[in-house]
Amino acid sequence: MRFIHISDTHLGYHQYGLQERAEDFFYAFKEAVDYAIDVKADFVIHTGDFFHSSRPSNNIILQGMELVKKLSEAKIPVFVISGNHDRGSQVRDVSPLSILESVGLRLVDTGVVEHDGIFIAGLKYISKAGLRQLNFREVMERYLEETGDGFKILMLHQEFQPFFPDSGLNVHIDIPEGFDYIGIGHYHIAQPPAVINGATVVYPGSTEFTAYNEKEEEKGKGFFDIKVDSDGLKTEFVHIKNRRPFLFFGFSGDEEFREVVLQIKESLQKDYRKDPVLILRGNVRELNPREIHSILETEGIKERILHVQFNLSREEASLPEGVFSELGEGKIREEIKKLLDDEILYEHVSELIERLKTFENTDEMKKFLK
Ligand SMILES: [Mn+2]
Repeated sequence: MRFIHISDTHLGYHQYGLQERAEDFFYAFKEAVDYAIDVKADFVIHTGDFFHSSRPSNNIILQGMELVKKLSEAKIPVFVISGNHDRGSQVRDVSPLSILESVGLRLVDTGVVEHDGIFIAGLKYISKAGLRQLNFREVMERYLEETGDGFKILMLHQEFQPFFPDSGLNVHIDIPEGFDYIGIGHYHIAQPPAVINGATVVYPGSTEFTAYNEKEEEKGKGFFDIKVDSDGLKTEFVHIKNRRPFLFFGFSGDEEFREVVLQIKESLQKDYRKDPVLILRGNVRELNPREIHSILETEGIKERILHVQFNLSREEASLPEGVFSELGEGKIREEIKKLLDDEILYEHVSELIERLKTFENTDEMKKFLK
């Protein structure tokens, strides 16, 4: 038996407001689909956030249909659960994934399905409020009771200890022994598979960057190829090959920024198949984003990249270093994220902050906010 585990494809995410980025998300997902067809996988599981939104545009629904149909025509069933991004409004509407059931997608938001003697259990994303009203372990036990003799897969979309140290759920405690493979979505950084209570637990991460971070680059973006035979279960992480390059540069101070400009020019000598996204993180004293833009322009950098993303903080001479580093942008964002406790809302706020940082003065910013 061989199956492909994909997660967090976020189809329809126009990152930085760019059509090119939405296409990148589609092509990364398509690479995984093409791979599954090439290796003649028996089936595919997708552990949530198939779409970026619970209301994908008609175009994006068509993209999703195209991918599912490709697999259906190759006789490869796709089993999926809804993530926090695409689970639909709690009361009034169904998950957008239910539209794709008409082209063969198998939505397993709750319960267990059987396919060729394999049992596939699924539970859609449950919010923190929802978890308070639910005995997670009991639900998992009920699932196990619904299975028979055969390989047992569980699909989830949550944060779990030991992968997330602060999570309220723990694989060791909240999932009983009995499953063979536990595929989990939600965490966008791929994790090395772990064996817990006899099950292989896998977070493949997202197929594209929804928010860049260096750790994510290090682990790579991709999906898992799972082979099960008499020797046991083998996991292989497959990298997305034709991915948009992200170039990250960190710096401290205006002087270092000027050095970084030279490094950027050098790294752009390489022949990229897609124009890279440039991520700049650091602090500046005199320079402002507008000046940085114009430096990147005159140095011929802007024409060779798709987009530049700043993560700048201002170096204030009057603040002692320790105070500044403790209240850096990362820390502020982390606190906002915790406070909002809602990924979609946080993303909107985050995009707004990015936008606001591009304004030169308070008046301009106020005008925009109005
Ligand atoms: Mn996600």
